Amino acid sequence: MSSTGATVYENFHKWISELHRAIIKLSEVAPLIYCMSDIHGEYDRFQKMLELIKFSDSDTLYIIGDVIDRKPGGIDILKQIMASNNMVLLLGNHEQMCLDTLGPNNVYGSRALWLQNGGSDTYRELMYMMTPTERHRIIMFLASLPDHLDIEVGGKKFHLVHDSPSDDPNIRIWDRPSPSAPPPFPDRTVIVGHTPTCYMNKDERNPFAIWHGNGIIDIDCGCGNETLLRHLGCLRLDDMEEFYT
Ligand SMILES: [Mn+2]
Repeated sequence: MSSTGATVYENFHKWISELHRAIIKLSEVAPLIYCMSDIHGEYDRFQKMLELIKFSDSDTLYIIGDVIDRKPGGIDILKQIMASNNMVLLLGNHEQMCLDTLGPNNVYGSRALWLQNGGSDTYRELMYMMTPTERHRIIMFLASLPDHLDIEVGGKKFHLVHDSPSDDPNIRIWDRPSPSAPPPFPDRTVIVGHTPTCYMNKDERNPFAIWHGNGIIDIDCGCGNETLLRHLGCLRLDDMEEFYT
C-alpha cells in the first residue's frame, strides 16, 4: 500500500472508531420512558428501582397513583417527585382521600375512610411535622394532578389511569377492572395500578409480577401490603422490559 493509501486507511479507521464511540455514547443517553404505580410509601424500594433502571435526567417516569399511605415514606417520595422535572404523577385514590380530607373541598367522612385505608402516617406527617406553607404546597400539588394520560412511545399508544378507563372520574380511581373484560380501546394499551396483580392472575404463591391482560396491563405488584411476595414493579414502555425491587 502506498503512503497516501495508508493515510487514507488510517483516517478511515479513525473515523469509524469515532463514529462507534459516538453511537455508544448516544445509546447511553437515549431517553427512555418508564412507568410504576402504587409505591405506597416504600421509599427504599423506590430508590433501589431508580438505581436499577439507571434513571437519568433525560428519561421520563410516569407514576400511576398511590405514592402515599400504608408505609411511612410517602411524603418523602412525593417531595422527590415534586422536585424532579421528569417524574409525572397521576392521581390515585389515596391521593384523592388525602385531598378530600385536607384539600380545599373537604368531604364529610373522608378522614375516617382515609385513616382506615392506611393514611395515618401521611396524615400525621402533613398535619404535625411540617409548616402550613409546606402542607399547602403539597396539597395544591395533589390537587393539580391529572387522573389519566394518553401517551405515545415509539409509535405505540398507551392510556395511563390508576384503575379503570372511564368517563366517570370516580371509576377512574376507585373501580377494579375485570381480568376477563374485552380490550378497553382498539388502538391503545391501558396501563393501570390499584389492584395487586395476584387478583388478576389469581396467583398468590409466587412473587407478584406485572400482569398482561387483553389490551390492559396491571403494574401494581403489591407495595404497601404485608406479604413477602410483594414487589415494586416497573415497566419500560420502549421495549416492555420489566424491572422489580
Ligand atoms: Mn389505589
